[in-house]
Amino acid sequence: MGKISPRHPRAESLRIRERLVEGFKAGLVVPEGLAAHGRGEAFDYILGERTTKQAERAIEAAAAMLLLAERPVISVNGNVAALVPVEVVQLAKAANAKIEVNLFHGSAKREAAIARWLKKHGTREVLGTDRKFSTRIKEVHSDRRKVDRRGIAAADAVVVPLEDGDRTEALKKIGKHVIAIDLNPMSRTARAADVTVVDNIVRALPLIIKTMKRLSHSTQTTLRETVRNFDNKTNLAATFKFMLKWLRGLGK
Ligand code: PTJ
Repeated sequence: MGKISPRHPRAESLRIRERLVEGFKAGLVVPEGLAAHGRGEAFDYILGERTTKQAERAIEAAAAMLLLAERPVISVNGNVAALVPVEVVQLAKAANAKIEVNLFHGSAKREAAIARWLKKHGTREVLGTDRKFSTRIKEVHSDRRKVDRRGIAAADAVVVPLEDGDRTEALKKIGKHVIAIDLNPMSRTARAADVTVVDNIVRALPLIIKTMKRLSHSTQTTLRETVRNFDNKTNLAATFKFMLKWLRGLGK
């Protein structure tokens, strides 16, 4: 595609889409990832392509949860690697978290390509590619069941952006705290997670990093209170209400 004019009314959305296409050409993203992105775009449109008050609340809880975590892990798939490689590395640094490649459409070649891509963006270690450390979460019924012993298997908190369903429920069953980033507030992942940030990952990650910096001097008690005061179901319901109100407004 030619250069996107900054004056195009949908320039930002087109630029984000282009990152996905480039990721697809580079072997990071599967064709299904392009369809998943389209679904995300539709939800983002309904949100007015902005970070809502509800998302800000979830971001605060997510930042506090990451600061409290002892063994946090950021799970990365093809779409996440293509869209926000720099921010994934920055978040891992801020949270002292490990980065693990974990794919729905499993492929050793793509795992290696994603790991290389993330290393190119500044991280030294990417888990999930070395069979020696590979184990299985039997409760997960997709290629995502394969996890790293040093990463998701041992984690107390896992960030799962752009997920597809059963894994969040399984991670909850085995006692992990789960932070989801998903534009669809109705998805199984969104409903099963402890904290769901309903926002585009390109906006959400920088805000989580910024919020972590702001909260970094808070006491453990304050952080725990922030997490305890956050109710995911209530927040999702409020997000849904916001979407309906916004849609009604558009229809007038
Ligand atoms: O790289 P792989 O093999 O792990 O596959 C990745 C995809 C995304 C193809 C796989 O996880 C998948 O099929 O996911 P789903 O079931 O389509 O779910 C993706 C969710 O992410 C949907 O609810 C989308 O609305 C949401 N989504 C898409 N783009 C964004 C997003 N959420 C936040 N930010 C986005 N940019």
